[in-house]
Amino acid sequence: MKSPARFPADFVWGASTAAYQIEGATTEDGRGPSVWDTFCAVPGNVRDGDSGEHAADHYHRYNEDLDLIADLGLGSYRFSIAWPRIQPTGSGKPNQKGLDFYRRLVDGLAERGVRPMATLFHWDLPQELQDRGGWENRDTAERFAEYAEICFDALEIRDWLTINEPKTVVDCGYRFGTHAPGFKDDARAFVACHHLLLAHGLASRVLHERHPGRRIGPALNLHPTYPADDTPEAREAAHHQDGLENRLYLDPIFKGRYPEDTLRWISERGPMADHILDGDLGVISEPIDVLGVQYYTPVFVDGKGERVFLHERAQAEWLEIYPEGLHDILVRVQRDYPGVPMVITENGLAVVDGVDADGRVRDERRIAYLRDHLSAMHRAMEAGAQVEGYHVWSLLDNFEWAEGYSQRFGIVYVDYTTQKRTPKDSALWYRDVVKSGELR
Ligand code: PNW
Repeated sequence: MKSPARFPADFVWGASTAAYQIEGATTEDGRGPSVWDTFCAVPGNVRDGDSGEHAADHYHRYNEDLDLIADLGLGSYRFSIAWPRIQPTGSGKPNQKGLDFYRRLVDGLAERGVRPMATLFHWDLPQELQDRGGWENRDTAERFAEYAEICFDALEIRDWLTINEPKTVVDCGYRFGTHAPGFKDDARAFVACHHLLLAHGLASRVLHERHPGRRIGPALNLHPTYPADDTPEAREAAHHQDGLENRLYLDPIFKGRYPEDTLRWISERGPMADHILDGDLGVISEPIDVLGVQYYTPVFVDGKGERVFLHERAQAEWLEIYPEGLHDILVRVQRDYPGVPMVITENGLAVVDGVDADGRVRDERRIAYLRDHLSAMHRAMEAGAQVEGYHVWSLLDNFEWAEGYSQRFGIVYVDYTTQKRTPKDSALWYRDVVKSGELR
């Protein structure tokens, strides 16, 4: 019989959330509007006209949610701080009530022996900064560093993440128009990309200067990219796609330069290169202490550069289920960008869940997905990938951006009418993995 995969004793098990997706209370205690409030207000942008106005009401129920985290035995909880709660207009003096909320949260975690991991930006840009150009405006990166400094100084947190998935902001927010701010413009998208990376670097510098001993890094969604067939055209297309999915973010951060082939392609479409000023790449390549890796799906492309799906897809149709991709991307990052420990900051699956008459949520598909991905991660670790921990996306069902509440990624079910939480079978399964440190 195959022996169970055993994880190191100090391996960190956790779960992730993001402010706009769970908190609700979007007008309370001085929170200012964000680009997502604006985006949701436009009919047709979000399925069923949903918004994060109430979400999982975590802003009021955080104590109950902290108890859930403790009951699952988790060692780490990754959440995001809503910039418009801290600076309602994106600059100037902090809003005390906003800071107090996250202080209570961090205190509550400490009382339960759970380590916080805080994301500074999970897409809820203060609307006023958007009105001044948003990420296309270099000044937004400076404002971000100022906001980060407020958070660093106010909150007793060791581990920080700067920008959540800059690629998703660039692609969904600026190229495909499916996320806030809803543009479809390659020329503007890659200018925003440079300023997002600059913001990451500026904030990382601030942390290192003010709080030595703490750690910071980006949270990158990495998509292992493969040719769909064995032709030179498909291999070439996969390499190009890898530039847009992965190297465009990894290279500047780890190597202080943009990938040449990708920058050339971008420069045929717009003025990104004009916005790269002397010294910027030095800022962006400020050494990071930890790399947040988010993995959901691979990308297979054919000889025409079109994405093709070769495996089962999830309810989220962009999500092709391919656990081996997690192994491949971890081994590849370890090889090409060595020296920085990795933490899985997101990995998970949307399933059409429901509560059965006996009160259980039987999400076997999610359990199988998590088991297969943990197994792939374990094999990558055996092959030398330095992975410190794993956070499942997500602790709770939540507002799934343009899909509204129609897609449930939680290991805990949320009834949005009563706000009752029910741990799904996957949560109970995960609790056992966490407790035993073993995959059986
Ligand atoms: C991530 N794609 O978003 C986000 O960080 C979470 O907030 C989100 O809820 C989760 O994944 C599930 O979607 C992504 O199209 C959105 O490849 C889209 C893609 C990937 C990640």
